[in-house]
Amino acid sequence: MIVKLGPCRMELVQGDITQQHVDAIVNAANSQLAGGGGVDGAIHDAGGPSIMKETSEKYPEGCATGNAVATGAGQLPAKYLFHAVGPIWRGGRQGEAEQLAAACRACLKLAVEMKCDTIAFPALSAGAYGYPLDLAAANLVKTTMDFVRWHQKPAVVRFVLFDQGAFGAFARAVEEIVPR
Ligand code: AR6
Repeated sequence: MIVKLGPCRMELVQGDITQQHVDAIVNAANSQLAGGGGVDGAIHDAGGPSIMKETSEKYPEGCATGNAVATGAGQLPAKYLFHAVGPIWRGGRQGEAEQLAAACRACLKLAVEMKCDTIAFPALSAGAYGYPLDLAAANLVKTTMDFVRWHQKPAVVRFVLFDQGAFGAFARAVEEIVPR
C-alpha cells in the first residue's frame, strides 16, 4: 500500500525489516540498548557484532524512552540503524502515546539530519512492549504523516509489518486517516 504525501510517500509492506534496502532501518530497542528478541534480535543476528560494539562504545548510558540514537548498520543492506526506544504499554495513561510519537519523530529527524531519503520502521512497541497494535498503528501513521507534510522529507517512509495482522492494522489506520 502506498500513500502519496506531496513529493514523498509512505509505504506499508509485509516482510522482514532486516531485508530492507533503505538508507536507515529503525530498530525496536530497549533503553539499555542491550539487545533482545523480536526486531532487535533479528537485527543484531543479521547485522553482526559490529552493531553492538558501536552501540556500547557510543551510547554507554543507553537511550531514553521516546528517543533514538544512530549507528552503522553492520552487514544489513542499509547505511544506518536508528535504535528507537518505544514505551512499554502500562494501560495508556502513563504518557505512552506521546512517548511512541516522540520515538517515531526522533527517527524521522535523524533521517533528515543524516540525509537519508528512505527509512524503514517496524511496528515499534507493538510486540514485547505490549502496545495495542491498532493504537500503535494509528499513532505511528499519524505521526509520520504530520512530520512528512511539514518537512517534505524523508522521500520514502516504509512500515515493514511482520505478519498479516500487523499489516491489516496499519492499513486500517491509513484508511481512517487519509481522506478519500
Ligand atoms: N521484521 C519486522 N517486524 C518484526 C520482525 C522483523 N524481523 N520481528 C518482529 N517483528 P518487538 P517492541 C514485529 O517485540 O514491542 C526486544 O526484546 C513484531 O511482530 O520487536 O518495541 C527489545 O530488546 C511486532 O509487531 O518490539 C526490547 O526489549 C513488532 O515487530 C523490546 O523487545 C515489534 O515487536 C522492544 O519491544
